[in-house]
Amino acid sequence: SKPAQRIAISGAAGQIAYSLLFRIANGDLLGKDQPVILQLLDLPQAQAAVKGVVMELEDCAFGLLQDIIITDDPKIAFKDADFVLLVGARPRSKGMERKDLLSANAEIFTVQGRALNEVASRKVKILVVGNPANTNAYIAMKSAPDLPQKNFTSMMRLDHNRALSQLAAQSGQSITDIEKIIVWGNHSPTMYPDFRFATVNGASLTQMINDETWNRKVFMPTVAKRGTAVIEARGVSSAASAANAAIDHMRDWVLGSNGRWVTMGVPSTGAYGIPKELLYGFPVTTANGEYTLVSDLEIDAFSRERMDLARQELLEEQNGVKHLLG
Ligand code: NAX
Repeated sequence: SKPAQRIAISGAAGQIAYSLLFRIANGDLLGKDQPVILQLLDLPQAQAAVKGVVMELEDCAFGLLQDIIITDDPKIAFKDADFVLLVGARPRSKGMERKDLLSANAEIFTVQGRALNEVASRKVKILVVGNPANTNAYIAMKSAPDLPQKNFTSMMRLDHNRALSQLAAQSGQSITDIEKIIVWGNHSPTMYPDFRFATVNGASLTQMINDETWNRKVFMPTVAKRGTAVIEARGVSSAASAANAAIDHMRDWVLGSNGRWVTMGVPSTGAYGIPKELLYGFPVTTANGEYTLVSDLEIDAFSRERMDLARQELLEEQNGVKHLLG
């Protein structure tokens, strides 16, 4: 059989990992014929909880799960890793200012970026899920100068999937027939879900829905506030859907999107007026393990305004942590 691939996951004791690990071990990410080794990272105080999760992984008797490593040291977790899912992050605690949250996470992602730089496979594919995901990914990328910048991505796929589901419900079309939707920008309330180019079996979805008021007053806020709605209903934040989106993101990156557009947070190369290196949600297609930006889309005045809002917010986040980068 194929040699095992090493998949490192931080935040292994957390609630997203509690879905993610089982699906990866089941072959949902790399396929049913690809053995995997899980390299699990979490804080020292979470090691006992990680061991409990590992007991459950063992009890599933997954045929593809070749080995499991448990550690609180990023350099052990990321050693020779082919794939890295950075899920663990410092959550906002009561009374914590936004800038304190940014700094706390900047420290974590500086350390983890340096460890990746030192020990990960040179071909490693990295997805940052932990919030603020785009800026955390930027910090990790800047802390890993020996790795190609294109190896660093952030998760916008949950927002993309949320948008897709809302559009299918509103139009009465099936999810699998809808193509070419985008969520531009930041994984935050400034995100811009955009279906101007969307098609259903080649026909225009905008024309089918034909309701700009619904777009601006219902669709856009519903997608942007979906995370909050889930917290209000469930008492805790999205976990299974976040794990699912992480798998979709990675699987499409590795196995290809077959021409479909997907949204990934990727370092800007300057397209669409977004400053270079900013991790920003863009439409991409994927093939042969690489993503390609969907370029030259028309940006109207409303879209420009929305895209600049996210750009501004991300620049501010970046400026808030710049002093921490060497
Ligand atoms: P949990 O609080 O359940 O788990 C987080 C885990 O990370 C904990 O076990 C904690 O000990 C660990 N951790 C903290 N700092 C660490 C470090 N320096 N190294 C290794 N492990 C560390 O959170 P969960 O619900 O799993 O969410 C994880 C992250 O995903 C959060 O930052 C959350 O905001 C973010 N999300 C991002 C989404 C996205 O679309 N980009 C959506 C879902 C989710 O809200």
